[in-house]
Amino acid sequence: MKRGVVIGGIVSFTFLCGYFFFLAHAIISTFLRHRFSEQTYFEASHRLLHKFDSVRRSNISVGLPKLSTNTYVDDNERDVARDSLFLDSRENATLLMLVRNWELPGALSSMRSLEDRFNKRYRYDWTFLNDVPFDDEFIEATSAMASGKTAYGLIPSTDWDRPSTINETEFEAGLQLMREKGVLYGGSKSYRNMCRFNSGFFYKQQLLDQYQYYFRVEPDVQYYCDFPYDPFKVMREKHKKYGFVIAMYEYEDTVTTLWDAVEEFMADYPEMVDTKTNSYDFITDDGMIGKDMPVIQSNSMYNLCHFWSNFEIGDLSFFRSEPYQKYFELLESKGGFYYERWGDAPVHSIAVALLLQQDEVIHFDELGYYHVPFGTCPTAYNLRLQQRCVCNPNLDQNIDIKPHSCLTRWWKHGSGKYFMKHA
Ligand SMILES: Nc1nc2c(ncn2[C@@H]2O[C@H](COP(=O)(O)OP(=O)(O)OP(=O)(O)O)[C@@H](O)[C@H]2O)c(=O)[nH]1
Ligand SMILES: *[C@@H]1O[C@H](CO)[C@@H](O)[C@H](O)[C@H]1NC(C)=O
Ligand SMILES: *[C@@H]1O[C@H](CO)[C@@H](O)[C@H](O)[C@H]1NC(C)=O
Ligand SMILES: *[C@@H]1O[C@H](CO)[C@@H](O)[C@H](O)[C@H]1NC(C)=O
Ligand SMILES: [Mg+2]
Repeated sequence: MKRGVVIGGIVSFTFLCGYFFFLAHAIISTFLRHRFSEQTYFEASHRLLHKFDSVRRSNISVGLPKLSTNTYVDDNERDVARDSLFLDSRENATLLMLVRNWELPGALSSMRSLEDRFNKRYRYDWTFLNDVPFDDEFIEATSAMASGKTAYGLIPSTDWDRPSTINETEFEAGLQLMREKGVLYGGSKSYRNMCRFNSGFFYKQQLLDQYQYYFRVEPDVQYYCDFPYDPFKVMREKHKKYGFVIAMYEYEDTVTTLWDAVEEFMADYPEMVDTKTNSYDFITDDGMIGKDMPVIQSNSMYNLCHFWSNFEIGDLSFFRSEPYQKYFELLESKGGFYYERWGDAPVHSIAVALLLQQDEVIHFDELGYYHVPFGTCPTAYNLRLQQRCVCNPNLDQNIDIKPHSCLTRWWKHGSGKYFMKHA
């Protein structure tokens, strides 16, 4: 009997202990779970509440984003400064498009984008160039699309057509070779005229004499974001002579002997090339950047990096200067624009890297841009809000820090991210 009571006591004691343990565990874990989720919600709410603080603090002229009404922020006023005009503080500059008549839809699309994102508040002139006369439809439609004045220039044959110094036999052989290799535009004659024109003749066109700066625009491009500033003004105030948004590697087959010509230029005119202040390393270094080697192993000292010239803002006085003239004359004498397919992008870029100081070149980090097949989109969320961007920096087409981009190489060897120079 006594034994039974003792055993019963032990059993119920154990049971009770178990029960209390269960109860305590339930209470404590519920409490903790509660605390944890409370904290998560608190943090989320805090984050939301202060999401736009940095936007407000910066107070740059672009102003506040237009906020949706179900945020914690109650003043969702539209920023009026965003649409104000700056007609009185314009620079000596023009928007410039080399284009064919049949590219009218693409030209209008690019114009619409740039007008919306930038030019409607400034009304810079547009200058159109063509190797044949523009037709009435083109002139009418582009004049209607422009907020500023428009001008239409016919390129003289001497600035466009293949010079008689080019050996016909060798020219045809080169075309055939590139066609067989499948090089992009390798078999095109007009593409070569275009590249040579953009390398050595665009800045000599009479219509451009009256300007100091140009902004190159191509058909079918898109500007993803409102411009947070007048890039021409930035160029003048910061003493910049060349501006870009995308840099990448060139197809080596198009510039097989370009670097030989460049070396000859450097040997002939050593006083024009100051390797202490220029960006020589940007176009020659082929070491690792981060975890990436150059995507193309070049056979020359030239690492094939170039600024993508379909977007380009430049100071015409640089191209008109004696060093650039000498440089172009030497390249022209080699015939590489025709025997190979030297592009205006590597030609401009090498000149910029050799003849300008690093600080005279600017990477327009804030300007979203797309030309098939690549784009660039500001990484900062804050900027994308303020500038009403329509782009996603995480997409594959966003080339900024992809292995086939040269931007990180520019950060290291050009101007901009000085912290990388000591890495
Ligand atoms: N007037 C004229 N403009 C040309 C000619 N060829 C090219 N262009 C223009 O020169 C610029 C560059 O030519 P694109 O065909 O865009 O060459 P790309 O940018 O290398 O290549 P994609 O845009 O990918 O085709 C564009 O603004 C063209 O409109 C031409 O024969 N005549
Ligand atoms: C901030 O922006 C407002 C409205 O655009 C402007 O009136 C004000 O002067 C700005 N303040 C500063 C410190 O820039
Ligand atoms: C053109 O080049 C070919 C092959 O190199 C050569 O035989 C020919 O004489 C050249 N023609 C002229 C006009 O120089
Ligand atoms: C703009 O620059 C060009 C070229 O340097 C010059 O000839 C012209 O006078 C300038 N125009 C103005 C309004 O300053
Ligand atoms: Mg193009």
